[in-house]
Amino acid sequence: MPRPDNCPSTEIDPFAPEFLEDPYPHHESLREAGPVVWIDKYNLMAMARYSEVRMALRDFETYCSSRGVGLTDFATEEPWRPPSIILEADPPLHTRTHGVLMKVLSKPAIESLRDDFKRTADEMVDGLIEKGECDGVHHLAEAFPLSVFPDAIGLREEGRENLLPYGDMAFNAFGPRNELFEKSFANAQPVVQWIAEQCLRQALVPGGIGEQVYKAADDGTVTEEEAGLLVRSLLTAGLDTTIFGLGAMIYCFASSPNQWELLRKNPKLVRGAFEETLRFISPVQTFMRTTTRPVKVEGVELSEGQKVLLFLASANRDPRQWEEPDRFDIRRKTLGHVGFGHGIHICVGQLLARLEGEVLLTSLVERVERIELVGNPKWRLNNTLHGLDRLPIRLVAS
Ligand code: 4IA
Repeated sequence: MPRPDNCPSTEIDPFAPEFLEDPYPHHESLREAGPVVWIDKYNLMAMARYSEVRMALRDFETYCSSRGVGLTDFATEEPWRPPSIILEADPPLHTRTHGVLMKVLSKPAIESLRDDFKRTADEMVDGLIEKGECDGVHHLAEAFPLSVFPDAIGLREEGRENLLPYGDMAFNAFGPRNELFEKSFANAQPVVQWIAEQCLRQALVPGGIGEQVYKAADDGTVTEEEAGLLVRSLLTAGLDTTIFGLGAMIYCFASSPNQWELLRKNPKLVRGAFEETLRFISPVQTFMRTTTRPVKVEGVELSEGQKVLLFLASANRDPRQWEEPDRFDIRRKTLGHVGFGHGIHICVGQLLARLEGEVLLTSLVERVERIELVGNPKWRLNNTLHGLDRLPIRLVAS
């Protein structure tokens, strides 16, 4: 794929450690370079401005998902696993599978989980206040979803330690086969096998969301095999994303005590605070599309079959769209942020993600006067996700 005429290009490697460690200054260079930028290293077209990212996400006919939403072009290369029938699919398949997950993740279905989630969060926060210092990632951002999400799906207890390694693999696999990719795939076989087994009807505990997915197979909306793949989608997309989101949320408040004070004075801001976290950090940093036809964007001609890298995280901090985008401000109007994506592929689990965010933040607001940073936060590098590996904090009781 040659570089199109009159297109700015860059040597930047968006999957290099120094980029992933602190992506935001690099996003600025990409946005400033132009509305579309050629990434030499990967023969990749990138869009980092809000307006182009939204445009491409909306235009699913030109910018398709069925050739993969990572670097691998499913039209010419073998994907690492059978493609997702929702993420890596276009209409009409996507319409049908999206409908199934919409139903099992609907408002009433998710709301029925709230009381249980809240009880768990309350106990967890009480325990950590007692403990004094803790790791905001390990003891909270990971511990909370791990103790509510697998139960909500209906996974059995045994083998749950495979969930996070699987997510790490899946999200690294959207990028190039770099060191991060190779490391996370070092022990892939047993992890992939365990996940595949948990997706089967007979493996799922009755009463969970997984069982509900198989109801769609009973009424003929999807096949039995498709139901299994949709459960796989829930397991792939539902954990690392929320963990990185919750970690970011705790980090934002630990590093902006005045915002914490503001929230404590006005707990009604909890919902908006979680959204602002997603805008500000954007756990899912990037996604790709593939062009289905030649298309002209701001004077640059993209050829058919061109991979296009969309920087959601950069769109969420584009000064063309946001006032003082690098400021974490829970009073901000976050409507239109693309942290959950945009268009037909917008996150189908967003109500569940928000429930986890709101419930945990509410437990904290009710109990904690100050979130003190007591050590250096450490970022966990991944080809797609941006989030924390370690966040030493002290929760001071109110
Ligand atoms: C799937 C975008 C991300 C959260 C995601 C990852 C995997 C899948 C869906 C969404 O496996 O279907």
